[in-house]
Amino acid sequence: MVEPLATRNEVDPALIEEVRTGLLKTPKRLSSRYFYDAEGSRIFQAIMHAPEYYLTRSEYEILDTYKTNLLDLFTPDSRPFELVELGAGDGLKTKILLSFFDQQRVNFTYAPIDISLDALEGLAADVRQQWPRLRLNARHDDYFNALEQLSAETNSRKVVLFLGSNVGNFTPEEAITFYQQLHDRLQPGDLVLTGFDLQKHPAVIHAAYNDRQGLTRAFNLNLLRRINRELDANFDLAAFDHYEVYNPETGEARSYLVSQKAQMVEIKELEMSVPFDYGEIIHTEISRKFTWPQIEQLAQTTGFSVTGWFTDCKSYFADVIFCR
Ligand code: AVJ
Repeated sequence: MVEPLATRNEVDPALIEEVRTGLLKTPKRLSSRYFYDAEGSRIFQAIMHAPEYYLTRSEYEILDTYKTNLLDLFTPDSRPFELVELGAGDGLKTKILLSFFDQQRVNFTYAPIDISLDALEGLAADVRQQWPRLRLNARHDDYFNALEQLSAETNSRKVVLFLGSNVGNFTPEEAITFYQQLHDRLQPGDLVLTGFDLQKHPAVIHAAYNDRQGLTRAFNLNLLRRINRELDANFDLAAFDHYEVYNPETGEARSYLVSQKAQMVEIKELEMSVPFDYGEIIHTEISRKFTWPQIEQLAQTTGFSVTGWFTDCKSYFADVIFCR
């Protein structure tokens, strides 16, 4: 059993706040943090298999190719460690490591943390079934609450996984704050393994967020469906479009929802009427792509040292180890 953070039918108060304030901003904005309801998690799993979405395959290749090197770095001695995964989702890539570590009889606990209860319960059930002897400690929570608790409960060494370019959803300032907070909660010698999507031909990146099956589009629009359901709103999904731009100067892919006509949207739960102009946008996501100097800079600024880096054969993606 995974202990849920709130009752399944309760609306996340943070979503209420996000919608209330975000739709009053100019330009309007809603955070990609709220993409991951049950349906959103399912669509994201389909995106990971889309031919254009290279990120998952690149990282899969890295973890599979370098699992032995990773294990060596994770186990400088024979003490047990806690493999904490932030934003574990369905754990598709992590399972490569779990399988290998289990086979090597590595002494560790797997502690996945996610804000999507559905994804986490699926993962927990899978892990129990496939590796019954593995110690599992799944948490439905915000990254930092969970990490805070874990640090208070166990004094074992921590290896934190932050895979899949989740770090790309942060602004540069948010990324610095995030790694500073990690630094505060970890002990010297603890490790953080981050999956960074690297800058590359802009067309490759653009295609990854404009797949031909329309999965990314459905993923983005699902946010409006979620707001309709949870906040009793009447967004007409056919009257909004998905639009994405990649700016190779900043390394930012940005996703937008575009109003295809002048319209009024009612959000009953918030007693709010939101007007949209023709062509008006809601900014929903930043997926930032990195350069090597930016990654090194991030480690340095936040007090970590880079002790390992691995890339796929195309150099599209990098899994980088920061040591506290
Ligand atoms: C899960 C945040 C890494 O930004 O690439 C996929 C989410 N958005 N397609 C990303 C996403 C559109 C994904 N992350």
